[in-house]
Amino acid sequence: MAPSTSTDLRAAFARRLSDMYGGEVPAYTTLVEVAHEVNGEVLEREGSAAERLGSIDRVTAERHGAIRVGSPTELEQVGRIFAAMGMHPVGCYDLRDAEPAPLPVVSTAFRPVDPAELARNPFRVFTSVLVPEDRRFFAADLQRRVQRFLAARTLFPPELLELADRAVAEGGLADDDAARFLDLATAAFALSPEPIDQFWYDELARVSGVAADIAGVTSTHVNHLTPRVLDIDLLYRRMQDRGVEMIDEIQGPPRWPGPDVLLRQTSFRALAEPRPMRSASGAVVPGELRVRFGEVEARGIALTPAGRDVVDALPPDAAAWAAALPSTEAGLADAGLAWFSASVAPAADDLRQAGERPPASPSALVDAGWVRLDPVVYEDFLPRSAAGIFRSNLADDGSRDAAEAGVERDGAWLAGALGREVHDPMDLYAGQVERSWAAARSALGVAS
Ligand code: OOG
Ligand code: NI
Repeated sequence: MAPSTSTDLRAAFARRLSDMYGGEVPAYTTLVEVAHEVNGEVLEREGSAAERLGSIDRVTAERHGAIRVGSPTELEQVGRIFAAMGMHPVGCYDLRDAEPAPLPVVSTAFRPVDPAELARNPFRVFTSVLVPEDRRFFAADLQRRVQRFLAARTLFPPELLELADRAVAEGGLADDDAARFLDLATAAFALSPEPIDQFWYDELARVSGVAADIAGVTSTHVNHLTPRVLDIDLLYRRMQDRGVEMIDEIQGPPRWPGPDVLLRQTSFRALAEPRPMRSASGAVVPGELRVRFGEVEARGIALTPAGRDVVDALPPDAAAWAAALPSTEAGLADAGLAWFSASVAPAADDLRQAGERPPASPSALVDAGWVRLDPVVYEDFLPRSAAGIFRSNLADDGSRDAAEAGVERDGAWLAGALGREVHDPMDLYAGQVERSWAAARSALGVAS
């Protein structure tokens, strides 16, 4: 048997997590069902236009998950596990200043970075790491106790990390090892049956529900798994019809007359799940926590830095968007507001046969029909929406003392903790577009 490649491992892991989550969080299964139903209807309604931002196969399999860890060491281990699946850290999202509710974490997303790999399976995991050094959230004494607690736990068994390192070194894993790797990786992100120290959990929950979720327990878990849908407004109504209460709004851009851009997301609140609690007396008693929820997303076209400057300043209001942005792909491309990849247009042959010569400038190549432009899908996250998703699932906003000093946490810090490069999302989009133009020009014989 051929060994499992990083692509195989990623696709299998996404399926395994989805099966596990569906078995344990019934509303997730409803969400996936409704997403499939809506995607089928959009495909019927719009035909091939529905696949403009990804094939229906990709969209149907597409999921993102989210996990939270406590320390740089744990983050480094997560990085090794995802590297085995061809998932690399992209972006830095500092949520400590998020409005209206700051969170004591900094985050990145692990995902494939190569367009061909994204097309094969785009599984991504939004990963947050606690910042107990941030004095605005944690007093010095609490910081020390958090760090001691984290240093004493093992999230990932050594065998899992060894298999992960081997998969990277050898470019894949043989069958038995692949099966073992997937078992261990799935188990590492399942909800643990270990009793939770009630007093410790509550102490952290007073600082932040996220701090308690991360450092109040001895394990980590996937806290949501998100299918992709082609019409999120329709899905929202359908979920409500089925009696699943969604959060009040869809996060991110509004529905507007132009093409889908960036990312729109909505979620439903976690259901209470039974968890054993250890009380102050040492007795283990039944308790419950709401830590696993559901989310769904619609992905649109990636915006350039210029495009982000425009929309990040806009309210989520259709009229404001329509006034500030061109409402067609061509308009967005002309204005340099969104990313489009270039390829040789089918008509190029006819033009050549008719004795035409391709012009030099990119816009002339597009206008004269030599080159076609296709939208680049936004593969990343939005900090404001991420904070909103976190918040929609917390009992309260916790507390932060703005008079205290924070600590620096940026992409360079994440890269240092991970021991690997953290990609800049904009560099990835720009590189992909540049390579597409170079290939198209070279195929047409136009000098760059
Ligand atoms: C992560 C929330 C962010 C998204 O889709 O923006 C996120 C978390 O709750 O741990 O997943
Ligand atoms: Ni999410």
